[in-house]
Amino acid sequence: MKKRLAVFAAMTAALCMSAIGASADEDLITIGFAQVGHESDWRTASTQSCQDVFCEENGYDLQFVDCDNDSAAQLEAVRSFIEQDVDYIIIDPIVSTGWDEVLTECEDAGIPVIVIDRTIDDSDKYAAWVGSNFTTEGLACGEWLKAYAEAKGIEEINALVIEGTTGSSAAIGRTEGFQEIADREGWTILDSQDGDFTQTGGQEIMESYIKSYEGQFNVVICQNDNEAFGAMDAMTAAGISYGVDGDVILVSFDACTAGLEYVQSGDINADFECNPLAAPFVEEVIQQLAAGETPESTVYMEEHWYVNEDIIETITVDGEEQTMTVVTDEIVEAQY
Ligand code: GYE
Repeated sequence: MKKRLAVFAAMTAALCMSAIGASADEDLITIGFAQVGHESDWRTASTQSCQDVFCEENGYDLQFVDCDNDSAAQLEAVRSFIEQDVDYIIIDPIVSTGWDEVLTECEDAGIPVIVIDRTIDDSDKYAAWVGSNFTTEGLACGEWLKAYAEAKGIEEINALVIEGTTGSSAAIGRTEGFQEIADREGWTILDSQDGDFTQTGGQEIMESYIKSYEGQFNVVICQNDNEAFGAMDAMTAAGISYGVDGDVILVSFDACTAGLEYVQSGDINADFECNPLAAPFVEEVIQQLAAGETPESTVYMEEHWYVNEDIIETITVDGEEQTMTVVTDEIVEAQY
């Protein structure tokens, strides 16, 4: 499924570059996209996915706003799209609340909204949402850690969590999912702080964790790859070993190319994918809306769980058996 998506995105990009079927300006479908920012590799891939699909050659005029992780700027961006009277608005909500008023304004203006990636939890005034199940990602992380620790004879888990942006549904879901398994297994979570999904944030939080908890932790959970890269730098500087041969089990989310390279080299033990290539599905929603059809209100992206060692082949998450995939060169090459 993911491969199909990636191929689709690549084909669309190729079409865009060859400028096939360019339409007259007035025929273009105008789309306003209020993107979270540019905080991570995941975000770069998400932006690229939208720019590839919603390009002029495909019949779109994309108004892209990088909101730089600022919720007020994001609301302003949506209001500016209403003012421009765009045909559709795409929102990747930085935080999950505070949306009803502006979505009512979109509704009053007759502009359909499609939400991607993170969820909006205090309004249902949008046509569809396309994204990932973050709680499932957190649960999968916990179930894998349980099985892995057992297989390695590790009896105690003392974990440090570096969370993503406070108030974002991605951080909320991953935190809750992992916490559920930690509570069930009686693990200790020594601390859980916001690293804002950035490499700098991950490094700073890890540096402060090392000051407070050196010698007390054996697991570090980073809620995205960029935070993990920062945490790795902080641990390396402090002489703390991590990964497959290290003293600390390092786990991450996103599974971007660089993240998978670190899984392959054994620096990161496991990486739980979050698939950023949502734009082709958003385009389907737009086509359905344009045809007067009612799109599916919820579209989940397909994702995979990646590891370095083949010790744990499957885990059960919410009663469903899921595969742990060992990273290979082919997987790294095909990844976004
Ligand atoms: O995990 C992180 C990004 O919302 C799922 O945001 C997304 C998260 C992703 O900055 O890398």
